[in-house]
Amino acid sequence: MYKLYNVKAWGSMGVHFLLEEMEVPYTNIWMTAEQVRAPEFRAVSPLGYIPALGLPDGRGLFESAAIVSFLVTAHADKGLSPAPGSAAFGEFLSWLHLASGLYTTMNIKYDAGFYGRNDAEAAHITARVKEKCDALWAILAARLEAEEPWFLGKIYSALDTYVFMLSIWASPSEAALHGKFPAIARLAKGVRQRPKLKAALEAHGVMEVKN
Ligand SMILES: N[C@@H](CCC(=O)N[C@@H](CS)C(=O)NCC(=O)O)C(=O)O
Repeated sequence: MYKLYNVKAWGSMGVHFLLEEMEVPYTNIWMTAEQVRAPEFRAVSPLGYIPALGLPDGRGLFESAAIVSFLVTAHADKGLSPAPGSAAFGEFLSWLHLASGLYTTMNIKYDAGFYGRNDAEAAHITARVKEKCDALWAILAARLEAEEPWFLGKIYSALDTYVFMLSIWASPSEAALHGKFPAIARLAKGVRQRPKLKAALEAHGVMEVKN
């Protein structure tokens, strides 16, 4: 069985939602920030990041886009992506990686003090990160608006829950992102209405739009 290393409202949400949609058996391991930051966890996730997924043979997977790609191909029969190897699957991977790039960009703001040599530089980095994130959101929103209701048109996929997860963390708030990009608001509403996701959404405390 899979083991999901999970922290409430952290990056494990996307994998958690996917496992729930797929109805694949897994053991959920709720972790605290201290447990994630403990040296022992590096044996599972070398950077000490969530999400991580333990495989039945003892291997550990890390990096959210890699885990999502693995799960949708290992369980292709669940239909949470286009058929692996198809042109549409290539498109799915491209958008997933673009979204994963947004995740990485969003993370820079938490490290602005590391990248900047002083407070002024850190403030500058934070502002540029916000600008870059806004540009990436505009690209994602334009794609969604052209394809609605989902990123791949009529095909609901792991991409939708992944982007939904990112939208919850938007700066200055999820609600502000929705105000700017109504297509993202409609996506979030659609995801929140998925019956199989109700328990996981509640467990992460993300059923309501954050102001
Ligand atoms: N590139 C990684 C980023 C994962 C990431 O940033 N995870 C954050 C939580 S959202 C984390 O585990 N941070 C560790 C910490 O705060 O100690 C991925 O896509 O999985």
